[in-house]
Amino acid sequence: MKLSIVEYPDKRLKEKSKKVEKFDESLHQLLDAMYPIMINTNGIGLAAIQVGYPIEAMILNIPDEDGEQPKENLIEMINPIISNEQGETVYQEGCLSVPSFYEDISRYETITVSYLDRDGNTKQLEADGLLSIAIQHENDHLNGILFIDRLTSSRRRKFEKEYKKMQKEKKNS
Ligand code: QAP
Ligand code: CO
Repeated sequence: MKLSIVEYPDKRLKEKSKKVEKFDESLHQLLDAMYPIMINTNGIGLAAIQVGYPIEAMILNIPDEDGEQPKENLIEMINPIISNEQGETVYQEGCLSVPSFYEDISRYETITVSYLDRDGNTKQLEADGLLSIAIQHENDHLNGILFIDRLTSSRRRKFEKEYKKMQKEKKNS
């Protein structure tokens, strides 16, 4: 399975993803193919829609204290539901679908997330720190929302200008 990252302003990123109903080999193949593309592009989180599959699936691999991302720390979340949102935290976010742009975004500090694993088993996790932020960022993708959609209108305009300029430079290089 050869995957590539869907980049803004591709309209597919606005699609709302559908719940996964079949926990079969094709789901496993997709999840297996998402992992290397995330690692090779220096990602810590990736939603299926970012590789063109509009299904409620995401993978997360938060670096440890040494900055390593061993595969044992990989979390696969299917059909996530976030609850018990508490507190506020601001972090300079980026996104593999919006390359080379980073901005401060406000998120809940702690959350509870209920989800299914790749075999359809029910799981629950309490998350804080970077994991909590990453889950909220990826859950936004499942709803067709990008982190740039959460910028104030003036910051968003600044982004559009910078991003267009970057795309032009990319094309000419
Ligand atoms: C989402 O983001 C996230 O622009 C995952 O050139 C963001 O993995 C979770 C990346 C913030 C928690 C906090 C972005 C790699 C990776 C880029 C990513 C780039 C190369 C983004
Ligand atoms: Co993203």
